[in-house]
Amino acid sequence: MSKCNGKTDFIGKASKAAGGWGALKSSGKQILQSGAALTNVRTMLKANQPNGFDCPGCAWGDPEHGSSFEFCENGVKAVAWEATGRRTTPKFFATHTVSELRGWTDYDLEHTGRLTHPMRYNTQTDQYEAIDWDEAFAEIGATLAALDSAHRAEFYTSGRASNEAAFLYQLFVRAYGTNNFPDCSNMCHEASGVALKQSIGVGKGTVLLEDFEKADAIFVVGQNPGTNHPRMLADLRRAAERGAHIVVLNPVRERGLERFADPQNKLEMITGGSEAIASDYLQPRLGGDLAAFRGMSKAVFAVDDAALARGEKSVLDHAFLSKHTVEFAAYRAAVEATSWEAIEDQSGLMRAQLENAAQIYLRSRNVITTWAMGITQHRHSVITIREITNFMMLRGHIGREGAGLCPVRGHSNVQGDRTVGINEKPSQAFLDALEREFDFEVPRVEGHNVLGAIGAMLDGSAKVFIGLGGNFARATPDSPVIAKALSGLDLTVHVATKLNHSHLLPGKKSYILPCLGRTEIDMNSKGVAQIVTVEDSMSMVHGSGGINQPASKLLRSEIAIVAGIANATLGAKPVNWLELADDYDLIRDHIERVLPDFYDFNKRVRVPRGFHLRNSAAEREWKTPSGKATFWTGAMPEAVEHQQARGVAGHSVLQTFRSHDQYNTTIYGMDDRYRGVYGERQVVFVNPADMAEIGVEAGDRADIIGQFDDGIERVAENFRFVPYDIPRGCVAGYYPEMNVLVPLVSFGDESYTPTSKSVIVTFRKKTKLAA
Ligand SMILES: Nc1nc2c(c(=O)[nH]1)N[C@H]1C(S)=C(S)[C@@H](COP(=O)(O)OP(=O)(O)OC[C@H]3O[C@@H](n4cnc5c(=O)[nH]c(N)nc54)[C@H](O)[C@@H]3O)O[C@H]1N2
Ligand SMILES: Nc1nc2c(c(=O)[nH]1)N[C@H]1C(S)=C(S)[C@@H](COP(=O)(O)OP(=O)(O)OC[C@H]3O[C@@H](n4cnc5c(=O)[nH]c(N)nc54)[C@H](O)[C@@H]3O)O[C@H]1N2
Ligand SMILES: [Mo]
Repeated sequence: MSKCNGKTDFIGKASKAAGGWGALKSSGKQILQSGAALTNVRTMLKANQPNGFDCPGCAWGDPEHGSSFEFCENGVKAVAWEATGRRTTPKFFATHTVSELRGWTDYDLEHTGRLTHPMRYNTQTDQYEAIDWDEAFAEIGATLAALDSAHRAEFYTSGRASNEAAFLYQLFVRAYGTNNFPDCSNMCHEASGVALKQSIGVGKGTVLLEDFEKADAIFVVGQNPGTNHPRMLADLRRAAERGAHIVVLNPVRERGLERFADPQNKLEMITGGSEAIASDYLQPRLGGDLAAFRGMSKAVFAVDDAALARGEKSVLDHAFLSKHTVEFAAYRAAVEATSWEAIEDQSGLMRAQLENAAQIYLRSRNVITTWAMGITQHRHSVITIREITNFMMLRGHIGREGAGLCPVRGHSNVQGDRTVGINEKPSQAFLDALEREFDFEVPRVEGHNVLGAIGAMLDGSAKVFIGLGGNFARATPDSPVIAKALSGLDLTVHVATKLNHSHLLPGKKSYILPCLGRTEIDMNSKGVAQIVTVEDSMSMVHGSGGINQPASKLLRSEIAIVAGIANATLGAKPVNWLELADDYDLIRDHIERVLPDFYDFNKRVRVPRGFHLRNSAAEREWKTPSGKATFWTGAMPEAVEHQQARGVAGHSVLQTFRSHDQYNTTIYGMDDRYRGVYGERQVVFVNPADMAEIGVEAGDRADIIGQFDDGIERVAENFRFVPYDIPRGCVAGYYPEMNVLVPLVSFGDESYTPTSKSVIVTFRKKTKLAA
């Protein structure tokens, strides 16, 4: 069981740079703890190599050149986590009831190790018991076939699934008859997809990794790459060394962004030196980014006006604006109509700071803006991303070398899963292509996203949940409501590598189907090792083949499991599922015929580094209704959450973010080294002045109470205050422990993404004794 030693320093004391020896020491510990040291070192060396596997850690791109492997502490953790020597066997399940396991922490559950056998829940004993694969498939297939409507089943995907697994899965689900594809990206970068599609006609980023070598300024917004995309830091560091400006917008001072020692650079590690990364670190209030970007645009327009008044050239890229965009004049008017007072108040930044950032933008020939969850998990995320795009368009920073938009994706293949059809609102063109290739009538009605699926479970219309990976119960908001929703179903099926809380909320019938991980050899019936493919944040598609022996002889690939369920439900229609599962080249042939951008797929995927999927916006072709890149011309919201909270005594806005020792709901350890927190996760980061106002000191504890106006009481119990460099009125704590506070009914406009970064809360102080 995890222990809590409660040792925490104020961030000021944790002064060493991110990365460096700390990173090596921490990952060494990880390898030793995982109990498979030798394999792990070999495994680590093969990550993101042409003849190795794609690192399951994150979706950052891989360099063409550089050291033999890109060292990444959190990549090592992800790999060690999968290649652990521990096993969760039928014997384990025989000694613990499901009710008992529900009392365990996320950390303890996953630390029981890799699942080894397909398991079926026994309602009599409240235990999982081993079952044959064929029996499991037959029972699942029979329940699915017996449903009166395919729309009563929900098919969840987590973003680790390969292109091949995801393509086969969507084919099965559509042949079965529904577009119900709740997907982890609904909780993640959905707003980026929606906004970019509206602005530039394609819901993906426009840059390549190489562009980072040519950028003069990189705006890193709402993102903590030191923890979540560590390999990105190396690219930022190289850029900083060249003299590029790194401008950070983040309410929290994240150490990885301030200074970084590169574990690949031996000299620097020996001398203990470190490179300053951010040249400018702006700390907006939570949800203040739309206002911040509007302020920067306003400053740019002011400089432009002054230049024109002096008879000088405009500082804007008018060639780009007139040839490639619409609505520019209306945007300029909207910005002019927005006052500096409103901008300062909503952003929490001062005019001078924003003018300074605008100067950096104006001095730079090539600008890249990157962002992640700090931007996408708010009510106003879609218009915020549209405003970021507006700002970038002023000087034509889209669709040319060294410049562009870069939403940095989370899961290693979340972008690819969307590309190959995991989408509750698929385009008609995609459905037409499926119909041509497979000759069946595809369902045309829109399916459920995550919130839609939860709604259907709660109102009783959904009967089945099938999860291709992930941890639906812990990743979603309002945890107790979700627990009830899942356990009320007729059938729940989880394809997984490790035990998690979602598996412990069985419906009437419930199965855990254990699968191979990325790092493991996937042998077909002819003894040929198969490879899968993934797509990174820069739209590079590349192959991935495991090198470790499977954790158990009984494991099957995700593809084989999907094929098994499909075959048991539909028979060999519209394809011979089992044949495809025995030769992934055949699946890729189908993908190529449905999605022509994958031409020569089987050939190109065997080239080191793979290939780039065409991005129309990066070529300045705009697939919007007007045929041009489109400015968003709306007004800023009246008041975002921090402004609403400010009016009421004791109210703050909470964001839920990741520690340095976790991968989403997978908790690797109890430390958050860069933030100076050790041995516990029940903490809340608060500005020292706010703490004084609440009347608490470092180490005091409180219950955190959600303040959402729907009559539901939401409480996160017994969290410890940690003074932190974060704006007043804004507080932070860890996901998934804080998910009990995120209301299901609070989501982004147009994105339906839970507002995990802006929840209004109050504190109920504990007496010292209770601590
Ligand atoms: N090691 C590791 N790697 C991961 C993951 C992991 O859990 N562990 N998860 C993967 C996944 S699925 C994803 S989506 C990504 C997530 O990558 P990130 O988006 O970096 O993840 P978070 O920890 O949620 O961090 C959000 C950051 O945004 C800041 N922020 C919060 N609200 C605001 C705001 O209103 N404005 C601004 N400007 N900033 C704000 C926070 O202070 C924090 O630094 O990482 C991926 N990679
Ligand atoms: N409050 C709050 N909530 C959030 C977020 C937040 O920032 N704050 N972030 C959101 C985001 S960005 C995301 S992406 C979601 C993540 O939501 P999910 O993707 O659903 O969650 P994960 O924690 O990544 O899933 C972990 C589980 O995946 C399984 N697994 C691991 N590897 C494999 C594999 O190779 N194959 C299969 N089949 N299974 C595997 C293991 O059983 C493990 O327990 O959470 C969202 N929820
Ligand atoms: Mo994510």
